[in-house]
Order: sequence, then structure tokens, then C-alpha cells
Amino acid sequence: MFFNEEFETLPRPALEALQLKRLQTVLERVYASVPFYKASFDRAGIKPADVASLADLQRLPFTTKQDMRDAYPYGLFAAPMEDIVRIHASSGTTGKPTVVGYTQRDIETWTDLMARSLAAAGVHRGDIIHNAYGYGLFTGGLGAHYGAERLGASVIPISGGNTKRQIMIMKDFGSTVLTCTPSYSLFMAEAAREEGVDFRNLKLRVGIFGAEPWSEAMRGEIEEKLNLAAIDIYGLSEIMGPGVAIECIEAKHGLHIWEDHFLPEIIDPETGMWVAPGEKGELVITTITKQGIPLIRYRTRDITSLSYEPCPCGRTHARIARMSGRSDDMLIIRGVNVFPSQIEAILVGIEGVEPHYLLIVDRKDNLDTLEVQVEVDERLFSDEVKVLQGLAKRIEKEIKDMLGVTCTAKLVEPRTIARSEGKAKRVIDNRQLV
Ligand code: DLL
Repeated sequence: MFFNEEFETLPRPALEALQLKRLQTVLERVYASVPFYKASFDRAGIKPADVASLADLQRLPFTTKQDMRDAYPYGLFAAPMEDIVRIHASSGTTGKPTVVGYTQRDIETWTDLMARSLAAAGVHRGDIIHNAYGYGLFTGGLGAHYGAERLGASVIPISGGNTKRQIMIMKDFGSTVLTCTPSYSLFMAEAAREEGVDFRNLKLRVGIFGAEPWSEAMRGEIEEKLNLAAIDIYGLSEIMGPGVAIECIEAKHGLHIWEDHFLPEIIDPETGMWVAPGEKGELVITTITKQGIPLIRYRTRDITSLSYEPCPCGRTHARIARMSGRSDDMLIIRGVNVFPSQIEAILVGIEGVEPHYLLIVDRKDNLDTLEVQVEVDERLFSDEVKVLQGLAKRIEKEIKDMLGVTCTAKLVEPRTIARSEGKAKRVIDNRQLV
């Protein structure tokens, strides 16, 4: 079902003409209002007026997460603070988060695109949406919430946590749609079984899962255990939040990226050059309608491919393949984005801890686990057990407080973590997603 048929089915020549017009407008805007863009365009020797075709996009410089960090918190905003009505944030590569601001019109656009995404997934008025994405600085909860209301569905703003209660509410309230991370859906299935609740007796019809990588194998498992159609939704806070792209219920094959608002490119992460259509590479997105914080050629670091093949659903917007990894070392642990460098920054701030560490990520009973192994000072190691336990607790608490992720700290003797001659191996990820 379409939410906005005219735009969702715009013939490609008209869509591309609209994209170019919007691109030119946003380039003029950022060049005039954001010193960062003026400087970076000037360095590249290009003016907004030089962009005469969509292919000219390639001449523009990239924007990275590091650029956002350098501009922390509001340096890349293109609208005055008086016009910003909402602020969200997600993890940066060190202690500071990446901050985004929305004008009222940006919220309207996001709401529309989320409603469009839900409709593409087969959700409609009369549906009861159990929204278990987290509400807060994370964009998942509020993004899905606003879209659900715009569609005219009933939304239950349950947020994450308290799984037993979630199961009861889902059952008693007759939820027909579930929105949460794919791993949390499987955790719910497990919890339901323990509660003696059979998903076959629930009214759930569709699940809209994203915010972390998952696989076709996991889709099969979720569909079987929860007795619903599982749909992949993609988004990132820098670009907007959830609803940048979603699978349609008709094809369930590739995610339509809403091209009247986002210009996608796939590049070779090493060279920065376009790869051939259909080939895998890093997704780069330019926002062409955003006001608060427009991003030009933003490097998402997500690995996918782009297809312009017509889709049986009738939508003309290109499709990106299911995300197959990242071109950096960002981990997503229980929905929280974590960079090893953030953990390192915390560890080096703690006395008695050596800068040699290893992160072991796993998935047990459908929940991600993180073990932080770290070497401690020789003198400490010969100390009382109580001292060591206290230190481990402190590491766990600081990581939880700073990054919002639960871990167990394991203190090991000096020189037990393997040294590397080249790039240190900091992460062992045992989660089997594919
Ligand atoms: O995760 C927004 C979101 C909320 C998307 C709810 C979907 C549903 P961030 O916290 O900024 O925003 O994290 C963005 O998460 O760059 C990807 O690496 C990863 N990611 C998001 N969706 C998917 C997906 C939200 N469907 C980062 N498959 C992105 C794989 C995903 N990875």
C-alpha cells in the first residue's frame, strides 16, 4: 500500500529532475550557512553552481563522522537554534556523541517517510503497533512513533525492557505489528515460551526490524518463531533516523531508499570512487531536503549494493541490499553503537589498567554479550582479590555509565593478551549472523 503514491511511483526521469533541483538548492544553502562546507568546497575547488548534473556529485568532498565530531555539538547545523525543535544523538568514535537537529519541517518529513515506510511494509490504519524501539536520544522509538500516528495506526509506546510485561501487553492489547531490533524479537520469543504464551495465538502480522545487522537465516527463524512477516528497515540518526530505506511487503527483496529525499551512492571505501551498479561497496548518502543538518556525501560506513531494477510493488525508488557489514570497526551491542576506541578511552583513564585489551562479543540466548579483557598492572595483580574485584566492577560501571552498554570485565595478568606487529586485534565477534 502506498502512503504517497505520486512520489513513491514517480517515473525515474521526473525523480532525477527533482533530485537535481533539490541537490542544487541544498548545496547553495550549506555553502552559504555552514562554514565547514564553504571551506571544504573551496578546498576541492568547487562551487554549488558548478553542479549541473547528478554525476557531478562525484566532484564534491565527503563528510564523515569525524567531521561531525569536530563540529560537536552544533557546528554543522544549517538552521539557527531558534528553528531547531528536536535534538537526537548517537555514538561517535570517542566519548562524544554525534548530534543532529531537526526543524519542524524536518520532523514533518521524517514522520511522512516513516509513515511511508510502515505502509510499504503492509501496515495500515487500524493496526496496533507495539513499538519496542527505545525512546530517548536514540531515534528508533520516536521515529517509529510519529510515523505510526501519521499513518493513523494505534501506537503503544512501550519502549525497550521489561520483557515479561511486553509479552502480556502484546497479548492483551491485541498488537498486530511489532517494531524492535531483530535480536530483541527473538529474545521476546524465548521469554514468551517461558511464560507459556504461544505466538500462534497472538495477532501479530508484521514485524519491522532494524538498527542492527541481521541475516536471511535470522529472518527465517524470526518468521517461524513469532509467526509474522519480518521486514528489514534501515536508517541512521545522522541522516534522519529509521525510515531511510525499507523492504516492501510485496517483494521483501532489497530496501527502497526514499530517493526524493536521499541521494544514494556506492563507493569503494578505499578509493572513494563509484563502483559498478550492483557491486558491493560503502553507502554514501546526501540529504536533499533536510534543513537542520543537511549532510553532503555522508559516509555511512555501511556495506551494501544498489539496484535500479524495477520492483513488482511499483515503487520506482532504488533498492539497497541487506547490509552486509561495515567499513569501520563500529559494533552494535544490544542496539547500542560502540567503537572499540570509546572503550579504550575509558580504560586508559583508570589507574592500574594497562592499554592492552580485547573485546569479546557473543550472542547468548538471543542477547548480545560483551566481555572486556584487560591487563592490569603487575603490582595490582599480586594484590588482594577484593581489590581486583573492585577494579573490575569499576570498569563495568564506567563503561555502562559512559556508553550505555552492559559488559563483564575480566582482568588478566600482564602480557597475556596477544601482541600484534601490525594493527592490534581488539575485537573477537563470535555472533553468527550469516
Ligand atoms: O539505528 C536508526 C534505526 C532505528 C534504524 C530503528 C532502524 C530501526 P543509529 O543508532 O544512528 O540509528 O545507528 C545507525 O545502525 O549505520 C547501521 O550500521 C546500523 N543499522 C541500522 N539499521 C540497520 C539494518 C539507527 N536494517 C547504524 N541492518 C547504521 C543493518 C543497520 N544495520
